[in-house]
Amino acid sequence: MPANSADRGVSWRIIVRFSLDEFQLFGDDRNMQDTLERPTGVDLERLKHDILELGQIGRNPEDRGIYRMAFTEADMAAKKWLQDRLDDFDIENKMDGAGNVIGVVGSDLEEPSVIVGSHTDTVPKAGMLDGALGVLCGLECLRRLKEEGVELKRPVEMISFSDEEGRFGGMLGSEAFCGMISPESLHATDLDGVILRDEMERRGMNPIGALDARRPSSSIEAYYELHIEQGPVLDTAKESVGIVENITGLFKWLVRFLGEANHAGTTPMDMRHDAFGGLAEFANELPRILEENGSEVSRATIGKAQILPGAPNTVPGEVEFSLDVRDTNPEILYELRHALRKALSAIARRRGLMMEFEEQSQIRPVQCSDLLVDRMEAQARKLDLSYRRMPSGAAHDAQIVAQIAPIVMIFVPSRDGQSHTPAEWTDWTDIEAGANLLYQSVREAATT
Ligand code: HGY
Ligand code: MN
Ligand code: MN
Repeated sequence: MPANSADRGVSWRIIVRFSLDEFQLFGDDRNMQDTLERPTGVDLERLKHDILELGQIGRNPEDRGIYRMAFTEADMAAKKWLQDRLDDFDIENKMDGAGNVIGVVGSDLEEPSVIVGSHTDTVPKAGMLDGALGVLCGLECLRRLKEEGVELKRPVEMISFSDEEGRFGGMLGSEAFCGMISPESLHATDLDGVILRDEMERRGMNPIGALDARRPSSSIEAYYELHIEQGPVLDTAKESVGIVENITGLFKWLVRFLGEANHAGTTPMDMRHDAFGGLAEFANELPRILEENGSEVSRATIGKAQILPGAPNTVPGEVEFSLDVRDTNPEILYELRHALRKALSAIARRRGLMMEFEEQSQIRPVQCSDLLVDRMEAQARKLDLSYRRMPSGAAHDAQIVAQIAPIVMIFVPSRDGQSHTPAEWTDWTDIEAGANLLYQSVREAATT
């Protein structure tokens, strides 16, 4: 059985001391006392403490951002912190070969599991809730099932998947879990050229172990994921939860324009092969390309760019940039792929540049299970929650797990629609509503 926290080296029990104003920044319209009196399915105070404590791991006090990118020391520290919390409640747990942390109650039961998942890795300078909230609400479900002595018919698992944010291209943890990785996957690099297998070894892991993380589809009854919406819909509508019906698909390219570095003073404008000029023209063309080939939920983002050689008085000879493209319709994604490639080639031809791109990852759009969505809606009604059915514009582990099991997601509102920023936040009352909906839904699935 898994090592206990003492065997896992440093324990991450951080005593969280928040200045009152910082806590009130995260507070909402009710004081702590109210939440202690209201009968809830989950223990909101315990959940609050976990959120704020986990939020300290990898946090930079200067910019208040969280830096728990996949397989960094901070990411591994968060995994160990999570296993310590499971140990605190004497919940059986392990870390699999892909670094997924798995806790389980009722493991002696032969039936397929109900799984609650999400992730604790983050983008750089992240907020406190993306992924972490879903993992901690899953942890709270396991604790409540134990505390209430619920008579389970099947095991209930909480899984925190590795690298959901795609530092190394895809969603390694959930892809490994679904048997979608190969030995080549371990040679993926991040945007700084760091190789996945090297980073895993630096963290004391055996990369090839990721190939053993595969779970048979027959072992899973249903998958639930609670996540912040990361958009403005619920916050604007003042609704507590969203029940997700479908999740956008995406593809990610790494694109290079290769031109000719030259002197910034002596090279006439009409004799340049300026690689950055190509990127600037392409970025300018994106709205038209989406207008002509996409839909109203199509998105295209250039999130990172490098200009080389990078001297102010040298015409850029090379640019390398990321391109993240999304839509909920696979046919539209196909059209966009074709149109973007055509635009890149035309710009390269016009400007005398070379163009090359490599596909870093592609994830299919998925539908959530109608049955699970209907049941979730019935629970939301029972809890008298304000809710709506809605699509997800963000990608999630759930859409990987959808390849092998029925899935459903719960969204909670993101204040001002913000995410992937330290300003990311959700009011405690909405966190409580979402966590209770998750708990009641999981409890129903695990006892029927
Ligand atoms: O990119 C996404 O949509 C997610 O935050 N990984
Ligand atoms: Mn996420
Ligand atoms: Mn994210």
